[in-house]
This record gives sequence, structure tokens and C-alpha cells, in this order.
Amino acid sequence: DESETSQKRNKLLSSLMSQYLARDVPAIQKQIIHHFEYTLARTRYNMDPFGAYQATALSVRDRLIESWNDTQQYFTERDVKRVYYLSLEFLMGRYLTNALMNLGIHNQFVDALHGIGFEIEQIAHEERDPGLGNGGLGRLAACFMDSLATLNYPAWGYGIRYKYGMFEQRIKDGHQVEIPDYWLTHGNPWEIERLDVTYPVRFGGHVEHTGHGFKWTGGSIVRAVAYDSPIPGYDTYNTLNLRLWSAQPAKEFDLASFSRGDYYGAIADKETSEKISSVLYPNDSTDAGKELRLKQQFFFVSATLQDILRRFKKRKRPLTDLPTKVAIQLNDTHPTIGVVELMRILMDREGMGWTSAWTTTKRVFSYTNHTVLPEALEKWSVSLMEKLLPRHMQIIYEINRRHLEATAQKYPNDGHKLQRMSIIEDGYPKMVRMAQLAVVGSHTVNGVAAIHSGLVASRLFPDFAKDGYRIVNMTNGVTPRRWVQQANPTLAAVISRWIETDEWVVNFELCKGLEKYVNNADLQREFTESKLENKKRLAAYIKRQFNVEVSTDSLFDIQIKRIHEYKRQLLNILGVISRYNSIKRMNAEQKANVVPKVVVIGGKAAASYVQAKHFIRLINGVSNVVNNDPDIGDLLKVFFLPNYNVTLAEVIIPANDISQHISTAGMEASGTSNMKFVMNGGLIIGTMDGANIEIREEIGEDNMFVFGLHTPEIESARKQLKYGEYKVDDSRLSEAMRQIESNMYCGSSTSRPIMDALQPYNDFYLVTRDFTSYMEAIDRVDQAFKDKTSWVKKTIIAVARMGKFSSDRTIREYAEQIWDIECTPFIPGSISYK
Ligand code: T68
Repeated sequence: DESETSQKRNKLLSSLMSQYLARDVPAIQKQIIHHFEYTLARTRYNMDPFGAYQATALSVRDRLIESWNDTQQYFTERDVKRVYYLSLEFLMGRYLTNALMNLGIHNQFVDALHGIGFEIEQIAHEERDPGLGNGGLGRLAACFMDSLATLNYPAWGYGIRYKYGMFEQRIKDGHQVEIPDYWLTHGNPWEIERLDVTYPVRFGGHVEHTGHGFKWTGGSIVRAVAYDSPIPGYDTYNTLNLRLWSAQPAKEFDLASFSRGDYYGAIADKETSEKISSVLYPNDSTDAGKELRLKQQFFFVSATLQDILRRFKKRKRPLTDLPTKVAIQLNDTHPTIGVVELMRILMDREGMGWTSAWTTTKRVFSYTNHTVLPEALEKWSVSLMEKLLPRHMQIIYEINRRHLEATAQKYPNDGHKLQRMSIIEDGYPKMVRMAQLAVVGSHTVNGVAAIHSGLVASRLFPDFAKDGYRIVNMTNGVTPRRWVQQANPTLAAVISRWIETDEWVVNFELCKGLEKYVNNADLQREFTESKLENKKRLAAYIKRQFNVEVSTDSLFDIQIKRIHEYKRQLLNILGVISRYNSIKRMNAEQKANVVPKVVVIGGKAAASYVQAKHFIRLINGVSNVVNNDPDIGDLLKVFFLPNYNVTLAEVIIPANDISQHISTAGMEASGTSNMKFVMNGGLIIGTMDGANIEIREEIGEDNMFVFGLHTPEIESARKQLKYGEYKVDDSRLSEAMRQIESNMYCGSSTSRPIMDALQPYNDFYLVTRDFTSYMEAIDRVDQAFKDKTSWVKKTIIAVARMGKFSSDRTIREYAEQIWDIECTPFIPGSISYK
């Protein structure tokens, strides 16, 4: 009988593969050579670094597959509830070092490679950095996958396998130039193509009334194909899956067009389906409303829900049990159409009634908001929705009708309230507000830092908050594996030595053990030496890029993040210009008192974000003037590092003495690099915004350089500035502005729009208003840096107190307060393969 045969076969198979791959050096070397010869089909006498990387990666992947299979089988047999993290972006960074360290086989691979003539650093550098995300939001998803795996939570990540990731940024004559990032040129050894895991996704068509319900038919079909990347946890056998969908033409051809004789036309039509997964949108409000972006969203959400439901249905439970086995987290509103798609499937395909489908859906979804900026909130025109997703548009209207009816009953005669809470925005054209839809369709909404979550409740969704919708805070975190252990091995060694354990890698709170040695001269020296090592590494990079030698005695002052007006790179550069002017006026004696500084700025501007591109041009202009001025020498150097990405961040962040997080208060939801910088032994100059506030609370106000207006003051300050009730009066600022106006740093096509933005009636971001306060904070930084002992003590205390900002803490909070999932560590030998 069938089950007997399959049991026999399983027994045979497990005896054939009873052992996991060996981890000793000679075995590893054999595995590498084997892949080089048989998988890559190359001859072992011709091993170049890239081939060595590929073969190494493949041999690591084999191990990941072992633990991945076991983990997934274990989760299935234990029948655990899983969380699905839906994100249009996963900014993973390179895999090799991360995988080796998490699997605990880094040292063996170092030796194995060394034995065949390669150094691991060289090999690791052969890997392309997959830039499948824009910035903080995408990198957060990557840190979360690492923590989910490390903490043994049953979780999957779902997203899109873009052919073109974030563009490569080059600088030409001071301007940003965007180069397509075809990152798959030489293949991707970390992914497993699953040609058998595919689902059809429909677009367009029409809705039919079938007598007992509705049916969405017609239109065109695109096929979603799964690509899996195993995600290893640190010091655990558990390995999770990141499943990214690629769009392919569906098998089903429209035979009618063939019979009409339009063979080439019909094939060309099919080819356009691949466009859906071809390019990551470099986020910007100007990209909003693009049809292809909505297609991407529905494409990956539809495939994902089909996949999740297929897995759930194997257990033959009633679909109303879905929330007991499935939690779905929406990373921003991008996957929110999933709420509607699940309703459609439950009703139209599974025959569930509205009430039961809605209760089930709401218990499954939760939504993370990452911004309160009104221009960044997603909206889709009703007409576009009706064209692409006609059935979904019907369901959205019905969700809204019921939602408004219930609200009107509670608050009769409050038309304005209904308007604010409506999912449909009345106007020309009518729009679907995805944030409102996400709130209504979820059981929990969260912001990403305390202040931000407060603003989500008080400013973004005040009516919902008052009405009892659950809005909570989940302060962001970052993984100490990638961001300290891997990016900063010297600091990692110092921490482990002094607290006498390397458990901090999975329990970052343990770093507080450093604090009792803060006055110990040996610890101080080791901290300083480690910092110097990291500064040398960045200095070498700068030397290669710009052919300029910088002194590692200088204060390394860094601002790296997407270029955006609210992040105020302009404030930074105005400060730099003033510093330059002040040094220019100094005599030798005064100069001897200046803290030498290396200013590093990096980040990409969205291709269509004109003002952000002007900032880049200005920064490069200032860099050019300052770095070539013989009066300045080592006292000030300014660099715009091109093509900021995860790999570059791993070099830059450990080298920071100070980093800048200087957004207009209330505008940066959280920030996550602020956490990375402090964990790597640097201090922050920043506004009372995002997670800066909580970092200060943890590490102490003496260890952070805070300036600027606070959130409650912003609105009235804008008005005062605009109507001339407050006049900024700072001669350093006027001098800098005069120079910009005179085109000293760049031509008028750049200087004019920048000058415009700095006029009091235009200065929405309050750059001029916060300038004086900013310069005072910079003075405090200089003074503090002069006292080397006091400085290093501050950095030790800061590192010691950063425990809260591990993404392990964040993920535990999500797991306990939102997802209701359990840690499920794989126990070897415990699976039956039934
Ligand atoms: C960032 N948001 C927040 N958005 O700006 C940052 N947007 O404060 C926060 O720390 C981080 O999210 C994590 O919570 C983004 O990075 C995007 O990248 C984005 C992408 C597409 C569309 C809109």
C-alpha cells in the first residue's frame, strides 16, 4: 500500500544521507573543489578568486539546505504558528561571511581557503551586494530575518526577486549619475530556484456574478516563480526561508491571437509579464501612482497568499482557524492589498460569508507604519484599481461601506470624522488610501520608535486611536551579528575579552558588563586601538577612492543615509562651510587649537528628486574647495562617498567618532543607523527625533550631543519664520549663504534652488532656524573630543548601554505582543518525515 512504500523509501533515503556534511578543513576543501569542477564545470588547475568564491558559496549553501530542510520539516511536524513578513524590500547585504559566522564554521573556512591559496576577505569581496531595498525599511527587514532565525521563531520572509536592485550611484562632475544594477550577471549562489513552486496571478479582466457569488475572470495571467534563500540563525540549527518571487510568462496562451495569425504579437505580449519583477522602485513621492508599482504589490502578495494557504490547507483545518496558524506582518502599506486578496479568496473561492471572512482576515494581519510624512503615504486612484483589480475594488468599497456605517453609528452627525476615516478619498480623481485600508484590515498597528508611534496615534490616525484601534510601539533594532561581530571584529574581540564571554552576540544586554571597567586604562586603550584600526580601514578606502591621505587622528564625522530634505544634509554642509570659513581666518596659534576633522557624507538621491540631487552637487563642490585649499591642510577634509550601500556601511560605521542624525524633529520615524554607529563606539550629534530620543535615554544625556527644536515646537516655529516673527541672525550662516549665492561651490543651477529653500518663507525643514543650535552642539563635540580619556569613556559607556537596540529585543516584542508565536528550536533526530 502507498504509505508503506513511501515509508520504505524514506528509510532507504535517510540511510543514504544519514550524515551531515563534514566540517573539518580537508573535507571542506574537497567540497569546494568538487563544486568548482562539477557544479561550475571548471578545471581545478585554473581557480581564480571569483570561481573560488562561487565554489565556496555553493559548499556553504549545501549546509544551509541541510538545516533548512530539517527546520521546515520540524515546524511542519510540530504544526506551529508561523509569521510571514511581507516586504517589498529586503536589503540583505552580502551572505558569505554572515552565513559562515552564524553557522559557526568561519574559522574552518578561513583555513580551508588559506590552504588552497586564498584569503577569506578577498573571497568575500567577490560577492555582489544585492541591493534589493532603498534604505532603513529594507535593512530592517533583513535584521528581522536574522533575529527571527537566531531566536528560533517559525517565520518566512516574502518579497520580490528584482532583476535590477537599487541603482549604482556614480559621481560625474559633482553630479549623481544612476547606473542600472544588474546584480545577477554572474548568478546568485545563495538562491534556490523552485521551478515547481509557481502560482498564477491575474490582472485586469472583469467580475462575473455566478448566482451564489462573484468570480473574477479574464484579463491576463502572470506566473510567479519562487526563489528561496536560506537564512541561518546564529548558533542554532534553525534556518529560515526568504522566498522572493520572479515574474514569468504564464503557460496559458491566448489561442485566439494565434488563430488570428498574430504569432509574434502574442509572444511579445507574454514577454511584458517579466517586467513586473524587473526593477526596484527607488522610493520617492514622484514614483507614486505608477501602475507597474501597484502590479508589483499585487503580484507578490497574491503569490504569497496562495503559498501560505496551500501550506495551511495541507492540515485540513477549517479556514476560520487561519489566525491560529498564520500571522502576516505588512512592512509598510506596500503589501496592504493582501487584506483585500485574502477576503476575495475566502469569499469567492472558499465560500465563506463576509462576516466570518472579515473576522478571520483582521486576526491575521498587522501593519507597521514607517513614516508620518503625508506626501509619502500611498494612494492609488480608484480608476487604476478598477482597471487592474476590479474585484478588489468592489471589496474595498464594501469594506469601506461597513466601516463607515459602524463609525457613523457611534458618531452620528460627524461628517468630517467620516471623511478622515474613509478608505476612499473623495476628490478628482478618487483615491484609495492604503494606510486607512491597512489600519482597518489589521488587528494591530505599530510605529517604529516611541515618539513616532505617539505621532502615528496622535497625528496620523487620531480618530482610529480614539476609537479603540490598537496602535502600539515597537522600537526598531539592528542585529549585533552583522553590525558588530562581523563589521567590527576588533571591537567584538575587546568586548568578549572584557566581559569574558561572547554570549553578547545573542544577548546584547550583556555588554553592560563593560561599564564597571570604564576607568580601566587597559580597556580604554583597547577601545582606542580598535577604533584606530577601523579608522585606518576607512582611510585606506578614501585613499583608494580619492587619492587623498587623511589623518586618523582627526575626528571622523559621518552622515550616511538617503539624501532627503528632512534628513537635512544641507544643515551638515552649511556647518562644514562655516567651519572652513572660520579656519580660513585663523592664525597659526589659533589653528593649533582646532580639532582636525574628516567629514564623510554618503547616500543616494532618488533619480527624480531634484532638490536632493542639488544637495549632492553642493557637497561635492564644498569638498572640492576645502580639500584643495592649502590653508586648510589636515584641519578639514570633506568627502562624498559614492554608492553608499550595506557593504560600504560595514566599512564606514565602525570608523565613526561621531555620526549625524539631524532630521527636523518629528520627521524621522526612527532611524536605525544611529543604533549601529553607537554600538560601534561612536557618539551622536542629533535632534530629539526618532530613536535618538531612546538612545539618549539609555546611554545618558552626557554622552549625546543634542540640539534643535523639539517636535511640539516645530509647527509654530515654521509659522514664525514664514511670517517674519522670528529672524535667524547668525553671521556664520549669512556668510555661508552669501558664498553659495556667489557660486563659490557650484553653479547657479544648483545654488539658486538651494538659496530659495533657505529663505525664511520656504524653510519648511527649519535648516536656518536650527543652525545656531547645531553649531553650538558641534562646539561641544570639539571640546569633548579634545579630552581623549573622557571621550573614550563616553564611548565605552555608550556601547555598554545599547542592549535595548538589538533587533532580538524588537523581534521578541513583535512575537509576544503582535504575532503570538513560540520559539521552536530544532532538536536533531526529532523528525519522523511522516
Ligand atoms: C525608514 N523608511 C524610515 N522607507 O525613514 C526610518 N518608503 O526612520 C526608519 O528607521 C526605517 O524606515 C525603518 O523603520 C524607509 O526606509 C523606504 O525605504 C520606502 C521605500 C519605498 C516606499 C516608501
